[in-house]
Amino acid sequence: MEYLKKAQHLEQTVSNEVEKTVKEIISTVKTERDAGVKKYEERFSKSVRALRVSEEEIEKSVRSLSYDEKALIDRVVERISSFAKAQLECISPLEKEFGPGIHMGHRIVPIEKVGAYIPGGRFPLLSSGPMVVAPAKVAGAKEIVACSPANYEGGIHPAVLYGLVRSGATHIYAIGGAQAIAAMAYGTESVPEVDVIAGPGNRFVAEAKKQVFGKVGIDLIAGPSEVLVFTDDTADPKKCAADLLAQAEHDPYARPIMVSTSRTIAEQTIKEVEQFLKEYFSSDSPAHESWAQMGEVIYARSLEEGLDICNDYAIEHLHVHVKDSRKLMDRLHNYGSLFLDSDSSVVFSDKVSGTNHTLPTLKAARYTGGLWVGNYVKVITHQEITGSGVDFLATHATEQSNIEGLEGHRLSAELRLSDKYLYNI
Ligand code: HSO
Ligand code: ZN
Repeated sequence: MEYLKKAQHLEQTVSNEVEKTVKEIISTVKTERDAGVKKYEERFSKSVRALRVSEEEIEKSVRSLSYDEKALIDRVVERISSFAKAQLECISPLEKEFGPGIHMGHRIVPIEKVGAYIPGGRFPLLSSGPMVVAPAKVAGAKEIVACSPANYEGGIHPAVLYGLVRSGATHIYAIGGAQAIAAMAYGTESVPEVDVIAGPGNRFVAEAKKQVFGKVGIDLIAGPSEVLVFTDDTADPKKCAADLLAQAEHDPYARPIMVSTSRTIAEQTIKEVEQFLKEYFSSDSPAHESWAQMGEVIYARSLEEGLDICNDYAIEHLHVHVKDSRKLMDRLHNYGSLFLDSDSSVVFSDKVSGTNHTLPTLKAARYTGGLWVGNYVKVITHQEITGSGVDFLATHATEQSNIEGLEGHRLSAELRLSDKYLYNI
């Protein structure tokens, strides 16, 4: 491989400062509850509003949106929900006999109370609410508590609010940052305590999710956007360039990466990116810094080498602009979400196709996929032992307990043995 463009700056490490600040926020919210949340809202978001978003506010927001805006968001909710429903149908319950008289299985049970964090960010991402909330609703959550920063005219952007309501949020709060995560994890006078917290966020939110993990479940830690565009010589450099910039514009730390088996396509793409940046992006767009600092272009000497690089990067979005790309699917195993052929734009899934856009970054795709309906259910096991299954397992457990020296275990097992077996031991 050969770098045609190398990143200047690679990792955005969590400083001790962030860790310390978040620790303090969590402990204050734990003890001072609503008052603690309000203190940090005032300090970080300059917000002094009520924490809960009222029915009147919701109605006002809904009224402020046009018919077309609402229809767009309805479509987002509908498509994310139907993909989540189809995925849920693929998680099957289990009932099976494992030897005579040994019946075991598992059930798929929804997590009761879900906390959804929706970032405020530079741009109001209209699909983020439905991406986090709709799969929880599909899973069957009873309570869905949603928190989003009050960074739009003293509240939550009306389109974001509408998306949350349509997706099934039962409680909505204008709270952001680590204080939102702490409030949902520990509960306050007005924010109910939840069982699992999901959703993307900035460094403070990510760190807070790490710190409350254990008290509550979490989905994954999603950092700045990443895309790897993998091409052969059939790719269109303009489409490749646009795909790189679509993720670059999210954040100065976003990672736009290109890997190509064609030096010509790679070099043309670099030119197109530079041209697009001049032509379409305002000077304060994060796309400039992201491309300059984090952008990488790699020439791969063979398809095999290219595939290895893709797997090594374990990128959030992997877009394969290669002829007959579906044939390569089995050889790719580390990615948050995969986009086959040049017209399956990542942007479609960012917004509306239906797969989730909350995806693993910073190589977390080595061990997890993105947020999905499976994050909102638990797979819980059961067993029923009868007849000869009892004698078989009780004999085993008695003998094992003898070796382990565990009297209580031995007793509990032995009391189940039928006479015939008891005298054999
Ligand atoms: N590309 C982002 C998600 C998103 N983009 C939402 C636009 N809307 C996740 O990496
Ligand atoms: Zn995006």
